[in-house]
Amino acid sequence: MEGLDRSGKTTQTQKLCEHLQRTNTVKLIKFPDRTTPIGKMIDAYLRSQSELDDRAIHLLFSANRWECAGTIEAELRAGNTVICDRYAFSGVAFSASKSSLSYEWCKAPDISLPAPDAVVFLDISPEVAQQRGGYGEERYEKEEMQRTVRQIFRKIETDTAQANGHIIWATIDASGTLDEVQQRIQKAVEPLNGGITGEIQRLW
Ligand code: T5A
Ligand code: NA
Repeated sequence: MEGLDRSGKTTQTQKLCEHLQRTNTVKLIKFPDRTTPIGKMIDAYLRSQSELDDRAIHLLFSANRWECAGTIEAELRAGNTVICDRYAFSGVAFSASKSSLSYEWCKAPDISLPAPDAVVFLDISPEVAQQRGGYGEERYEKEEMQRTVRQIFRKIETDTAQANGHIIWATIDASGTLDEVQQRIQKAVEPLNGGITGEIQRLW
C-alpha cells in the first residue's frame, strides 16, 4: 500500500487486513517501522528532532526494510499474505523528490528486496490531503514536496509496468469515502485471491 501523506493508507491497510483475514493468514508490516534502533533514528528525523544528510536518511529507510526482509520472505514461504503499509516505492518517490538525489541513485539500495505481487497506490491531491487530520506535523507534509512526490509515483508506475510486468499496479482515487475507497482496493487485489505460487520475485 503506497500513497501520498494523509491519503488514508494506514486506515485502509487495516481494513484490507481484516477483509483478507477471513480467508488468509495475514501479516501486516508498516514502513518505516519506527520501533527498531534504525526506525527510531528515522522517527526523530521525520519529527524534525534531528538533522541528517539526504543520502544518510535515504539509506536508513532502505536499511529499515532490509532488517525486515527475512521476516517477509519467511511469511511468504509459509504461504501467508503480507501487506506492507508503505514500501520501497515510497522510498524512491520521497527521496528522489529532493533535488540532491537522482531517481536511479535512490533505487539502488532496495535492489533485490522481495517484490510485491501488487502495489495499491492511494492517489490524492495535496489540497484534499491537507484538509485531513494531522496534516503538516511531519517533515515531508508540505504541498510543494507532495506535488513532486506524486509526479515521481507516476514515473515509478510507468517504469514498473515496463520492467516488472508481474506486478499489478492499481492507482486508486483516495478522495472518496472510507467505504468507497475500500471497495476499490478490494476489487484491485481480487486477482490475487487464489494465491501466488513460484519463486519470490525481486525488485526492481
Ligand atoms: N517515507 C517513508 C520516506 O521518505 N521513505 C520511505 O522509505 C518510507 C517508507 C512517514 C513519512 O516517511 C516517508 C513518507 C512519509 O512522509 P508514514 O509513517 O507512513 O510515513 O506516515 P504518513 O504517510 O504521513 O501517514 P499518515 O498517517 O499521514 O497518512 P495515512 O496513513 O495515509 O493516512 P491515515 O489512514 O492515517 O489517515 C489520515 C487522516 O485522514 C482521515 C483519517 O481518519 C485520519 O484522520 N481519512 C479520511 N478522511 C476522509 N475521507 C477518507 N476517505 C479518509 N481516509 C482517511
Ligand atoms: Na500512516
